[in-house]
Amino acid sequence: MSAETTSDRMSEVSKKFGISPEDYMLPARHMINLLNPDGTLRPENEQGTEPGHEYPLPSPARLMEAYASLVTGRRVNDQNSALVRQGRMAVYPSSHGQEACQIAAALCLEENDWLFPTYRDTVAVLTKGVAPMEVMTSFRGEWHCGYDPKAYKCAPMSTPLTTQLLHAVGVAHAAKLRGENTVVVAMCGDGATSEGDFHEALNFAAVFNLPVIFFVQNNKYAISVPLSHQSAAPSLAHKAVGYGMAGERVDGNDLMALMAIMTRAVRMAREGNGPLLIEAHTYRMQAHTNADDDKRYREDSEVQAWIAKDPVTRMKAYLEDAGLLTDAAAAKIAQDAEVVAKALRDGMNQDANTDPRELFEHVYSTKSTQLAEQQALLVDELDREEA
Ligand SMILES: Cc1ncc(C[n+]2csc(CCOP(=O)(O)OP(=O)(O)O)c2C)c(N)n1
Repeated sequence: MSAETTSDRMSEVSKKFGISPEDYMLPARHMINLLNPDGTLRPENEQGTEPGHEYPLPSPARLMEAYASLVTGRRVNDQNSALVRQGRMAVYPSSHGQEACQIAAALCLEENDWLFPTYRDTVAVLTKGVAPMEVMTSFRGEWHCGYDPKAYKCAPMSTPLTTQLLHAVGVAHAAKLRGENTVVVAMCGDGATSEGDFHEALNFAAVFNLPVIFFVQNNKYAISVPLSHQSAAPSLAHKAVGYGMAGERVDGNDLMALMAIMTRAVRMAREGNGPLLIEAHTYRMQAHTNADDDKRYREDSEVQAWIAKDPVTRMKAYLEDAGLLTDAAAAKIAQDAEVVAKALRDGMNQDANTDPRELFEHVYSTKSTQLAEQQALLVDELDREEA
């Protein structure tokens, strides 16, 4: 694609919004935020309504669906953390506090759209439709990926930082070449934006005008490293303009704003306007994983300040006030979340049933000598244990 074509495209998109290409690509001056922390709706003139940054409110039915997923997501995070304490799982990177981001990222996609998650995106994967125990399979080391990525249009949760962004771009490129109407969401954290793969993925996606949404959950830390050590840019969303794509900044604890911004982003990507970068401002309310002591690098007062911005209580207050969330509806949502938590408990309380010998299959089509030697060593050890 020539430089002219790229800039022609940007001019065309910006014309749709009645603004200059630069203003279209730059994030709104203020982070997009529709609900206050107490659940009240912000006045329209405070919602980021600069030209090109107007967002329709999601319908009540859509908000109720999203809220039900939010309650389930929180329940799953807390259930999994409990399972770690019970020794049923070695490690769980909880997204407690970040659930609104994950629900919006997955819920705004259509069935044939692809999601590329990280290790922290359990709730997004669940929201994409993967069964609870299938999501958790890899966390207990039972199998590489417990679900069929092609069936769910959901890639395995990536532990190597940022590799999934390149895979996402590859799938979007292939879909475009095939003339398919697919949108791809690639998720990563703030720390992941420092990886070279981040640059390569965004650059390729912009040059080839691919339907990819890069969704960054800026939860302020990469384990113990704060955001100020990752980037000197005014915001992570500002990085978009350098690649020639639009950037958005959104309150990542405001489910309503996230749904609004994601619905529009998916529509824009599907209509052929190219990739977008969305930076969601959120907070990891718990430690990186159970192996991390977060008291060593952050003050408790900081954590408490974010607990006051909890996405679950905020959305609950709004829905109750709007007369949408009745006691009966809340009880049903809690009951449904309990069913998911029970499925996880029951599944995890059964011992994993994997033959360790399988570890060596599916690595190479023809095993290397070294791999064959390692396999023989393990088989020998297992045989002696059994004897
Ligand atoms: C390529 C690579 N380098 C280093 C690591 C080790 N590592 C695991 S998590 C992590 C921090 C990631 O932080 P961030 O991207 O902000 O995501 P978060 O955990 O906050 O969701 C690092 C450095 C890794 N998994 N992969």
